[in-house]
Amino acid sequence: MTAHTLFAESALLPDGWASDVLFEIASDGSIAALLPDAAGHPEAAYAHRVAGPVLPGMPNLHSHAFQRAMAGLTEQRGQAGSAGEDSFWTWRQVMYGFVGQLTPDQVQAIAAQLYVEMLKAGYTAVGEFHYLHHDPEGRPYADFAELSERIITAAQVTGIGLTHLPVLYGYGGFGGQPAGTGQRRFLHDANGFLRLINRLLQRHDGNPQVRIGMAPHSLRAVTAEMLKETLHGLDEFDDEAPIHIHIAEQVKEVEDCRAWSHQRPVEWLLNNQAVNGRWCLVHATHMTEGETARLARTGAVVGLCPTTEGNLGDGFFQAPEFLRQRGVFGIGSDSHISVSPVEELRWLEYGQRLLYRRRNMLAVNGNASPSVGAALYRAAVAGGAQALGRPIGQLAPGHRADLVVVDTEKPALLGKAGDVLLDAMVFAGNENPVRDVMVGGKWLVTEGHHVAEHAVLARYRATLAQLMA
Ligand code: NGQ
Ligand code: ZN
Repeated sequence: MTAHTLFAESALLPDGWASDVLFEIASDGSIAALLPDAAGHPEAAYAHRVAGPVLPGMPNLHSHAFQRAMAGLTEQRGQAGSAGEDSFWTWRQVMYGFVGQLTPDQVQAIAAQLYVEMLKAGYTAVGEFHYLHHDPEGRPYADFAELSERIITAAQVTGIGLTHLPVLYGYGGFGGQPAGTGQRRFLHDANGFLRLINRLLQRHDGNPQVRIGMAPHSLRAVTAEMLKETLHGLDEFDDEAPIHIHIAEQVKEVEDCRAWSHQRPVEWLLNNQAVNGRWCLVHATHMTEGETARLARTGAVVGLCPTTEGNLGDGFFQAPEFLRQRGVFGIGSDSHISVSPVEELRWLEYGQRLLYRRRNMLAVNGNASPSVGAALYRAAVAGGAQALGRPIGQLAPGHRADLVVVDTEKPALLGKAGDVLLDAMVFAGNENPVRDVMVGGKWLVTEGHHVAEHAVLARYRATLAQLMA
């Protein structure tokens, strides 16, 4: 059944830009039909005419929602009492202090504000890599899925599509080292973790806006046995559920992994797990050429988070090599130091330009277009959709009606169309280029405003007042 029809003078379809596109949106929130060159179609006269070019919404494949409220609070030298140099690890100490006291209401308020900001920036779906499970003393809440439910509620209140990835966290370092007090809110054993997954599947399976997957936090936080047992358990529930893991983000992590196993993290994972297109390896910053080629061949997605990776001093992902091997990638805003697909894509390209002292580096992945902005946007949409395991990422029948209308009245975009418009967005779109956003057939953002932004912001403001007191 058709719920409504849209008409767009220009839209980015799987095969490229099309003109005069008529969209029929079904009442379940998916695209029922799509017809290019439809200016003369009888329905076109009645359809809602969108105000600019239409893009598939960008999936944000990696988020730790609570960290949004700490953006800007970790940029001071010596903050973690570090006499030496500030690093990823001292940042993590500050982060643990922040996360230690958050209440369920605060977690929900922060996530909802973040998701409103994501939607306004053109992210239409998010992969929430969720590791805050228990109360400040590390005890399960009365409903042991409480904090997962708060995330799911925040997604529902704001309308963003959600792939909820409860995190498996058992240990404090490679080889089953005990976790520290700063990690006690995160911990499960294999049984407790599978109970959580089962509960969430019972409550949310069948909701087209929500998918449940799982996320072993990192090879630091699980043992080989625990990983095996939980992945086996997950397969019994859903053998296509997405699996995300942090990997090889920091040099110290690579060194510790080698000390433990004589293998590098990506190497260890590829040798010990059947990594395939269900998997998303987040960061994968430090790989040898051999690991890069092997990983590309698995069809797994690499989850790149360039603004966070820059902020935390991770290093450069070997993007040209990985793309030459036809590796799949998507983008995430991770710590949410920035919430902007444009900025993630731009940093991805600029990192490589600075590293190699060349220009126009990443338009290489078999994409017909030489346009870097268009190649990056399209690749990140496809890889993000794969990683989130939902029918998104394509303006095509059977996919969710998740789309973004670009504001071509923004000065930086005036006179630009097609792939050049994407180049202008990615490299010059500092002023948010997104005008309207639809998710699952519902307009959530119109003329830059989200339908629930005032109520959501009021709760966030109150939360920040509590946290900063
Ligand atoms: C996280 N974030 O889980 O929030 C991690 C830091 C860790 C990033 N890796 C903690 N960007 O990896 O142990
Ligand atoms: Zn992360």
